[in-house]
Amino acid sequence: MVLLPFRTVLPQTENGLVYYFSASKGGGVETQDYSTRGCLGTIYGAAWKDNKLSFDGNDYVRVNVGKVSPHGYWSVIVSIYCDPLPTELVPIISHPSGYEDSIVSLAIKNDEIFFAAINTWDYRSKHNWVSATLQPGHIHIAFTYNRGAGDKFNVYLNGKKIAENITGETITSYTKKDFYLGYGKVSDHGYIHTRYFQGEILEIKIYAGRLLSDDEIYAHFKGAVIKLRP
Ligand SMILES: [Ca+2]
Repeated sequence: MVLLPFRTVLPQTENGLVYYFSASKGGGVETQDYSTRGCLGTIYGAAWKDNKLSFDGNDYVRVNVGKVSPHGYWSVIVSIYCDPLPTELVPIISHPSGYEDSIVSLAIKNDEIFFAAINTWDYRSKHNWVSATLQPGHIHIAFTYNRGAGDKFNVYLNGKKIAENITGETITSYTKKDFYLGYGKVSDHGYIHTRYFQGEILEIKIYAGRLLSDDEIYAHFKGAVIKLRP
């Protein structure tokens, strides 16, 4: 397939793309969704800054994701800037009433990544954690969730696969639709905390019903790196 360069064509019509946040054209009190679905987000405190959306510890964006269905095949790509790194898990994508309720969830700290996705069959969320040594600065994270292969996750850091075929744990039922950027409930190994992200979000892409390949995720990472050059 041919990957469209970021910012070349908006909205993008990539197969399976159900949400695409890009701060590169951001401004105003709402976030846009450059997938064909056009899900708006309302900004609470977060500020546009140099083609990024900046969160300073009490900010968030509430995104109405509309009628996207729970799906057993997900791919999620996130490009952020984070310095210093959090020493506790903080959400990048979450739901305010519980990480298990969002279609996908992603949280990070300096040495760990948490991720969750909704299964089609039983509307339950599969989630897990993986150890990862993050470095302060620009960070590119991706994960895929494959129900068909037996609830397997692959996790990528800066374009490189760092964990493969992790079996997702099952947690409670899917009930909600909206999700938050930069704020929400985080499962810190069984303990649930409400936390905020501190740092900047550049891009988020969520695909439903599609598993990106290693090469496709690497291509996204390379695209993100190119954009960061002065
Ligand atoms: Ca603030």
